[in-house]
Amino acid sequence: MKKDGSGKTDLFLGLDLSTQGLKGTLIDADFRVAAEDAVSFDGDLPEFKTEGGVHRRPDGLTVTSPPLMWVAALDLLFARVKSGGWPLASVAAVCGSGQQHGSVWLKRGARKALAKLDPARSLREQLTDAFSVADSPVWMDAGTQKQCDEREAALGGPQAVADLTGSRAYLRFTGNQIARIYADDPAAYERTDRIALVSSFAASLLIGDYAPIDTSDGSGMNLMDVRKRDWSRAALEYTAPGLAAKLGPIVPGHETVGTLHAYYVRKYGFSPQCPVVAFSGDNPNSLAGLRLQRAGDVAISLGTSDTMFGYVLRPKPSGVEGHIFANPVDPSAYMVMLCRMNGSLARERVRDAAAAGSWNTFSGFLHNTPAGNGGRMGIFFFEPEITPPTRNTGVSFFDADGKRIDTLPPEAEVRALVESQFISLRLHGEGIGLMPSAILATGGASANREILRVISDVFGAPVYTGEQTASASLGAAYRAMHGWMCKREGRFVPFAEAMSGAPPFARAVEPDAAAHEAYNRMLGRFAKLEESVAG
Ligand code: 5FX
Repeated sequence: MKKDGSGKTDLFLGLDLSTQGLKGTLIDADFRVAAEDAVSFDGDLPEFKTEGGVHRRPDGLTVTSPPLMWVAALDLLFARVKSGGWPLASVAAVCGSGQQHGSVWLKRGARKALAKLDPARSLREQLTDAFSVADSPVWMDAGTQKQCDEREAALGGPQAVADLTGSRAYLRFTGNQIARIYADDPAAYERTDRIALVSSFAASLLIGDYAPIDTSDGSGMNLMDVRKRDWSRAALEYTAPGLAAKLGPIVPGHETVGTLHAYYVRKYGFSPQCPVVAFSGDNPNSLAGLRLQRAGDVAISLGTSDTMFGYVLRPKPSGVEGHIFANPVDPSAYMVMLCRMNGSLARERVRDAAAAGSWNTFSGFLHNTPAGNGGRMGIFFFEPEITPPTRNTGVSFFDADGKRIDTLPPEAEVRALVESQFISLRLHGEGIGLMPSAILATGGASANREILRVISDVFGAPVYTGEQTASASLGAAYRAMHGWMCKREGRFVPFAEAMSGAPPFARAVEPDAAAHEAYNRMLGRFAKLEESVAG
């Protein structure tokens, strides 16, 4: 992409409506971040009385956010960046991200209110009465066990639900949330004209009309046929009557869903005709932000929990764990995602217990011990684990014969932890079709070369690093650029082609063939031991 003839640079704006705030990232046509700013819900909008952006009900399960707070945040962010001198007139396209699974309930009349937004008044003033449900359930909500059980029973069990929708029935998935609201408050359901996701709601605010849900975020609802990339009639039927009309259409993530409403042109100085590309979920946007662009590209984010997601052509839905989403940047591919609870916090606990609280000592132990740990293994469930799902907690050690032992020497304990984390990710990843040919490591622990070496050897794939974090707003900015190119060229431009000018990631570690072989030999034994502990 080139600078245009007038010397003005095309800029692309990515927004991220996350649980805790609204962030904006502006990039230029050379992929450089030109500006970033953010609004915090708790700090900047205290009148909504949220903690961490949410309200928790006393039942301990229900977690919601007021959608009017998200509306107010949009004006606040735009006012801030305008007064900060952002060249909004040079924004060529906008795209965005939202926390996944949350739903926004718009009542009859909302569409009109969106269409006639008046720049002389605030968004908040004009949309106060737009909602049929004032508190939107968000991804942290866990009050839908009954609906999940019913969905799985009605559709043939967890595996059948996963085969159809990409995931078994999950508490936070939107379809189960919708079923609960319909059961608890049928009148609110009846008043509702449109049920949006957080992402499609944010896009609706920008275009002044109902924006369609994109197929990637739509995969987090237990309502979409993940292979056909359209609503599943069977899944809708078990949720609530007349739901298809309330959900509206569903579109691939690279599609333009409208142009910025005149409200933003007049009030903030955006250029008229600025296209808005379909908003998607934060995880799909992170895939774009890390520029995963071909089958086999996988990211491992080493954070509080470890998340692995990748670009996959042939996913294997599991009725036990993991998620298959439509890929946000390739309408013929999928995004597969797994999360392990015992990530950095587990590494820190073992660092404290076995390496005297020192990362240097921890890394030294990894450096000086052999791949495969002489056959010794450990299973570390400090917290109940998501992958594999288990409520059993504790740490178990095994000797080379598979016999339980009480302790390991400190250096072997450190290696046992790190090996167990990535052998487990490999095992469960393979189970749902995640087979990395290249790995991008991000998050705090990706600065540790010894950990990267274990990852590379376990998977038998090179590990890349970059300064980039799994940033959803940056991914949204890339997707704005991608969607804009698709629109301009009137064809689907492969994401790799759109991203070809971006700076390459650094190739940090190459796999060692002998070490990889050692891990291949460990897989079967590890799987059995892990299963015996997880139950
Ligand atoms: C993914 O399935 C999740 O529930 C979370 O990562 C939310 O998207 C966080 F916003």
